[in-house]
Amino acid sequence: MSEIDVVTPFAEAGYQISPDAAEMIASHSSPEALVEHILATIDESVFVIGVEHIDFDGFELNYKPEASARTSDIHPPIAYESHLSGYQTSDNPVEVLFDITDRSTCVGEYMEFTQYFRNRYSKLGEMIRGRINARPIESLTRNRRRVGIRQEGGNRESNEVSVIGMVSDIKTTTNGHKIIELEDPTGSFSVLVRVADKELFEQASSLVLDEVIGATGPLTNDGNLMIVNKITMPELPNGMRRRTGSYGKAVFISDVHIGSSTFLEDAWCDFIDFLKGDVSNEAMRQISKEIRYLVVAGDLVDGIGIFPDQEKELEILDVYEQYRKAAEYFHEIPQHIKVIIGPGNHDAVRLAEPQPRFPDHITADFPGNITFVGNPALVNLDGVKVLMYHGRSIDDFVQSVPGVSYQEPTTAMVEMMKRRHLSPTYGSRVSIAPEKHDHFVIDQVPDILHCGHVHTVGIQKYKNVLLINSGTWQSQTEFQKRVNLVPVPAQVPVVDLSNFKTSLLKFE
Ligand code: D5M
Ligand code: FE
Ligand code: ZN
Repeated sequence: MSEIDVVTPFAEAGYQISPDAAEMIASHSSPEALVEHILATIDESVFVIGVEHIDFDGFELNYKPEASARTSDIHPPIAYESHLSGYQTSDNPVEVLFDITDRSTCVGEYMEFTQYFRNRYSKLGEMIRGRINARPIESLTRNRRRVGIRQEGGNRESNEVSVIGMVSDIKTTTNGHKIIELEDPTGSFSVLVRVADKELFEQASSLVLDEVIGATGPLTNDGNLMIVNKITMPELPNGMRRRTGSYGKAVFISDVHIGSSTFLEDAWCDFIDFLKGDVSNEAMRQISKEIRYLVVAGDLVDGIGIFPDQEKELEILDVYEQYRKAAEYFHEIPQHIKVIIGPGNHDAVRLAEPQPRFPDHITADFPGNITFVGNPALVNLDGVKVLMYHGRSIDDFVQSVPGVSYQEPTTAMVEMMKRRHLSPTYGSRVSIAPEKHDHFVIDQVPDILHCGHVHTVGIQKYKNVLLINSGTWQSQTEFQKRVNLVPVPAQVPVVDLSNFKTSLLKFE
């Protein structure tokens, strides 16, 4: 297949393809099959297919004749067998697709922020661009008078324009309307959402600072303001197909807080026993046999100096002792279960996000079946893509988006998905490091988004993505008593990887 031949099927399907990607496909050993696979799996929000959008692993898995036998019908017996009679490492592969570890470039210079926000704008703007015909903000401000004159004589509808911008300010007028300031690399512009426009006003009331949206509507006569009639968010594509074909189970936990005096050690040890298959309930034992992965989304230990007077609530006062204790527990987990651990705000890595994985002097104590990743991290668990994010930004979403609550933590995770961004607001609870690339942008749509941090449990589907918040192993702390945060400890979501059905196991 020549590069020209490669371009045609994509063009027919409405996609453009980058020269690099076309070259890569043309030089592949099975280009036709690869093209077919890309068209079947491509995220529909992609407009220009680049090398990064090509799911080579999925292709290898599905295309190789011996691998095509990987169906959920065949595999469970193999999983049982491997559990009972030793295991093979290759059975439960873990691939880290994306995290910041060893890629951090930021030193804290002012220019880095400009570059960071430009990167965010271009990635998220690209997702919106195909759906509205947006123009640079500069072209509105430059032509202000001309636009105004044209409007006076003409039809309002035909003067409708669209812009894509980052939300830099949100105000409410004395009449209750919302005025939103949007910024793109060429300038900034104010748009107005009328309080009478009920649905749109509700959408505008949920906007948060620094997210990227498209706004469409006519301009006022002086050309200074847009009266919005449509807001376009990056969003997930509709009707996205889910990749399937895996088998067995994955278990999701977070916020273990080992070292805290409120760490629920008895419940935790029951959980470890369950992972070992050491459980009296027969149904639980069956589930245990099918477990292939344990995913841990941060706050493994309680740390030290995380909040004032924390020492008073610590059982283990040395953070490295806390990790050694954690390592002891993880040594008890059967080796065939592959464990993935990312950090949270209580862990011993930099607080600014994205966070790198734990340093070697900490991981050295842990067993070899663990893959340490950064926060956030995108991992591929035998064909199932899991985006792990500790979830500090959930505190921001609860504060600023009506309807988002600690009791239902997945409501915040839906907001992340709509924005295709894990933590939009700069300068609030999350300390964001200005890296070259915005690692919070949800580029590749995962099968599962896994968060923790808020210590409550939530399981919800949003447009074919499974959202999980995995609670905690810590009972209510003094701080949480004061703010009336009621944790949901020792409950564990378990996902069937063949169909994404999720059950909640309780270890209280
Ligand atoms: O956070 C657990 C939950 O408690 C999370 O929703 C934040 C909240 N929390 C905990 N400490 C504080 C302070 N000092 N200020 C505000 N909110 C807080 P975790 O990360 O496990 O401590
Ligand atoms: Fe926590
Ligand atoms: Zn946390």
